[in-house]
Order: sequence, then C-alpha cells, then structure tokens
Amino acid sequence: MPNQAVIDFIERYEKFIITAHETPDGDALGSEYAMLLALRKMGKDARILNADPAPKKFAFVAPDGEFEVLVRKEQIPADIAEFGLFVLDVNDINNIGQVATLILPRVKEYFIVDHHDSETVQLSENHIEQNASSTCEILYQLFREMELEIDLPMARALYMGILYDTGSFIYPKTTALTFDIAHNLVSLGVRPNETYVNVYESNSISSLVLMSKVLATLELFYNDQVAVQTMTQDLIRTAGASYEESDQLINIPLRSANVRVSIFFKENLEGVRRCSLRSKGHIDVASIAQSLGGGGHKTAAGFKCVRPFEVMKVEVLEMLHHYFNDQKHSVE
Ligand SMILES: [Mn+2]
Repeated sequence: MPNQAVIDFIERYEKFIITAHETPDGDALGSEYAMLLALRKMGKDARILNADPAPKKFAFVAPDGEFEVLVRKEQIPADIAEFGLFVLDVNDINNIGQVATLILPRVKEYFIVDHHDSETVQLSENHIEQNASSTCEILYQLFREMELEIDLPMARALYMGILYDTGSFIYPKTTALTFDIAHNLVSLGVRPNETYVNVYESNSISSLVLMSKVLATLELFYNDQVAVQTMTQDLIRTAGASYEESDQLINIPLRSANVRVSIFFKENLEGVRRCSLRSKGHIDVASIAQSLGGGGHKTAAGFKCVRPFEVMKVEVLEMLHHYFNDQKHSVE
C-alpha cells in the first residue's frame, strides 16, 4: 500500500505545518487546503505557511487567512520542534522559498506528496510520488483509503487542483480515473462552472494588458515550431500587472498547430529570472530543464536563469536543435 508511509507520518504527530512550492498554483493551494481540513477532521492541529501569497482566483476555496504567508520569524510556533511538515506539489525541497530556511530545519520531520517526474530526485521513505494528474488526485485517493469523509469544502479544493493541473481535463496525464474522481467531487456538490469562473474568468484588466504585451514579444524559430516569449519586470510594471498574472501565457503559442515547443523567459518584480518550457508530443523539455538546474515533467518544465535571457535563449534553442535538425532553421 503506497500510502501507508504518509498515514504513519500523520499518526506520529499532533501538529502540522503544510506548505507547497513558491508562487503556489491551483493544485498547490487546493491540495494544501484539502489537507488542512483533513488533518483537522482527524483532530490534529494544522496550519498552512507559504513562501508567497495565494492569488485571489485560487483563494476562493478557503476562508480569508488560511493561506498564511511566512514573512516574519514571529510566525514560527514556539513548539515548532513538535511539528511535522507536509510539503505538497513539489519534489525539490529547495523550491519552497523561505519555508526551507525558517521552518524545515526546525521541524522534526517532513513528508513530500507530489506528482512531478524527476530523474534527479531520490525517493526516500518520506516521499510519495505518483504518476497522477495532480497532487489533489493523490490526496483524494489517500483520503478514500483512510476512509475519511470528504466534505464539500474539501471537494471544492480538490476539484480546483485537478481542474487547474489538467488544464480543464485536457493535459496528457488526464485519465479515466481523473474523470472518475471529478465525477465523485461534483456528486458531492462541487459546481464546475463556479470553479471555472473563479479560476479562468476572474482576471483583471491589467492581466489582459500584460497578455497583449507579452504576446508582442513572440519570436518563432525552427520553421515556426518553437515559440519564445520574454517578460521583463519593466513590462509587468508598464502593464500595471503582477507577476502571477503571467502564469498561463506560456500556453498561448501552443494553440497554433505549428508550434511544438513554447519557451517563456520571465522576470519577477524582484528581478528573479526563470524560464518555463512546454511541449506537445515527444519533445522532452524536462531533460533540458534538468541540464540547466531545473526540473518538471516531459511536457512542462522550468529552471532558474542566472545568466541573461539572451544568452539562455541561444543555449535552450541549441538544445532543441536535434529535434528539428532535418529542417531549415535559423537561430539568431
Ligand atoms: Mn501540481
């Protein structure tokens, strides 16, 4: 039984902190809130502490204040040594921001629940990782296995995570099981349209302006099969937007039948630069991300850019060369 290790972990502690990756998305926040409610149902003391704030479009699943952002040392409980730490939706323990420096060294033990593939991560006993559509899909099965009642607030959170991480039930890891779970969550009272409107139709005007500006940076390589978009912090400021509002923009070029890889270089307002990669079909962008110090899935991956975007662009395009080498191309 793959989930026995996590069940044992829950039994060992009375108090838990739950966290997820930096700039948490729908699956990170949905799984955190569902886990929070599950632990409280079991009579445990639990709270969420994240490196970054929860975007409004995802925060609707929880009452205000549940997605706490770790900013001051004073937020750390005095009896932190008695806590277990749940790390959700991330397989790299360094990708949890200041939670890694302020909380991780002080807790007794941590446990990772995730669904990202990585060849570099050594799975240990405190780690479950399944080839699931989302962390929420893993948690749904865990709660069922524990015979824990899934109530409507938990169902809404789990549904949001599955909806978000499957791109509304279309990404490659969407299976019959995913639909089966979604069916059960809707039977519990989740309203798909309400979730959709919150997640996809509640964007601000600034995010629309940001989209137009990012799309204007579009460059195409290898006979229009590789798209590159670039977002600097100045561009975010001009649009009056926030960094988080760019999170779906990488998917836009993939709507073209020609484009097989979409690359998005993005800088946040603090000047931290990242590169995200998406592909259709057989092109493995995880291996590119891994060779540059990042990680992810075969069709969705990313890495931190220490060097300038222009330098990294040439490097990433070179790595894609062998997929397109039988065709005429130009790399500037
Ligand atoms: Mn996820």
